[in-house]
Amino acid sequence: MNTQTTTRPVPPDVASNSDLAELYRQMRRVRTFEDRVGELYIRGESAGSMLHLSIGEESAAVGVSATMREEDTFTTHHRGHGIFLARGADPNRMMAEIGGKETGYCAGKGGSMHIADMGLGHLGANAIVGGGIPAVVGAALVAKRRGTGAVSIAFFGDGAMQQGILYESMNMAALWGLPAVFVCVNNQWGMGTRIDEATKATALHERARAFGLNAETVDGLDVLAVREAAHRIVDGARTGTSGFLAVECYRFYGHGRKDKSPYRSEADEAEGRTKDPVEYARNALIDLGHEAEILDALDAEIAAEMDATIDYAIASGEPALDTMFRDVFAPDQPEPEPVRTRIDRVLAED
Ligand SMILES: Cc1ncc(C[n+]2csc(CCOP(=O)(O)OP(=O)(O)O)c2C)c(N)n1
Repeated sequence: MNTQTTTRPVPPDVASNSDLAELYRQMRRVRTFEDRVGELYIRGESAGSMLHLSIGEESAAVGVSATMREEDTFTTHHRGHGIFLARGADPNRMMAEIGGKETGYCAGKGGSMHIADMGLGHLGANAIVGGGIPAVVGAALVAKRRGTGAVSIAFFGDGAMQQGILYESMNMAALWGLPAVFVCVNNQWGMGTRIDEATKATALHERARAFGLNAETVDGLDVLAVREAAHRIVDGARTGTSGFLAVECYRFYGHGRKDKSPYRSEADEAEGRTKDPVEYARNALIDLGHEAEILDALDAEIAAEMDATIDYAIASGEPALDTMFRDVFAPDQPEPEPVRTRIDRVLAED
């Protein structure tokens, strides 16, 4: 776990901007960053082989993040790049982390699936399905007891809807009136299993209501609708009613970057990719009178910003061997004794 703190860069550009153009810009940044993550993988420069891209899910990341305040905290699942970026993360440091480099958020030791940064309120991504959920109950309890006004949000996929830890967490949060929010990014697929093959009860918010949470499902095609629903849920949690929001979307590509999703038909993918929140927002902007050339220029600027993240990651160094345990344990814990030293010490004692 990373225990460093960073000064939050410019989250207000997400947190307080109610303009569709800004939401579009944020979603385009997420989309383009994820494209470049895929490129890093193809170049053989990513650390580890499992990279989960959130292409198609941008409105969940950006729409919910737009309702969050600086003091709020969150956890993400294994498909969390977009959420962290929408919360104000530096894409260079993110890409370096995904590449396992010392300039990354966790000095290269977290990677894509365990990236974290306490300074930005990111309590950690988690590779275990549902694994990040209970941490927000703890964070929300702390916020309530200290009266900070902060909300803590767990982002997870529809696969976690079948995990018991979600129900224990929602029950406790609702019972204690904690400022906790549970956001299910329902991209319809859990690896090769479609949601309706995993559960009979696909109206996911109904389960949360049964535990006493404010709960809604929103169509992720429209980022403004997501932000509006998220406002209701997050604001409710801030005043003591825990919340749940399911954002309906579609996982555009395979489970991981290398998965060609042979379990889905071409028709399913073609239909799913029509639900594109980035294109939808762009078309809405054009309908509102924005010029396509200006949007193209913005997209090009973002492309250049994200191209540079690859260069940054590749140019950064690997973490040194003797820093192996640094940033992994809490700073007040002594670093574990290296195995070789321990063996030598024990042998010398005999
Ligand atoms: C407890 C647990 N079971 C199984 C896995 C293997 N696994 C990794 S991702 C995944 C699918 C998760 O689907 P979902 O929660 O819908 O998220 P998505 O990948 O669609 O974003 C599974 C089963 C795991 N990591 N943890």
